[in-house]
Amino acid sequence: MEKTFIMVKPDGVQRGLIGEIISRFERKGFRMESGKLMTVSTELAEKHYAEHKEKPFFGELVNFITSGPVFAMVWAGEDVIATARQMMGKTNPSEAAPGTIRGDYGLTVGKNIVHGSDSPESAEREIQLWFNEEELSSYEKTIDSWIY
Ligand code: 3AN
Repeated sequence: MEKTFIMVKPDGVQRGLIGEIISRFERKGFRMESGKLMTVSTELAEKHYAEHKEKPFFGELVNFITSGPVFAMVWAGEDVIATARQMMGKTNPSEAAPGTIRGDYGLTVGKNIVHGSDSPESAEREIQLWFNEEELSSYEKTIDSWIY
């Protein structure tokens, strides 16, 4: 089953949106395989955002993600990478459709509540970066046979 890395960013944690975000993925039918509240080190933040190293907003990104706790998760399910991105909405909340997480709760591109891997390669890289093998639980839910 496909897996993706989803993170509620510091603004989402501060605004009390962890439960709302988990709930949306859970009700969709996806399965949470790991989840933890954690404070991000500068080292981890810089590795996570390595592809944006040359961008003018890189420093801002790293400062923001290390500014308060995040809730990091692994979710599994059919096409979870692309579907989770759809459910999150466009990067800039002003372009994100109503009904998406960013469309419903976000206003600015800097503080856009949630992160989700954008490809199978990023998902694999990010899951390895954020979690140890022992932190991941692979299991079947009884409703899976009604979803698939
Ligand atoms: P996404 O998170 O939708 O995959 P990316 O990977 O293009 O978007 O950007 C990573 C993060 O960088 C975004 N979540 C957003 O918080 C931030 N970001 C993107 N573009 C800008 C920008 N122009 N100014 C400030 N922050 C930005």
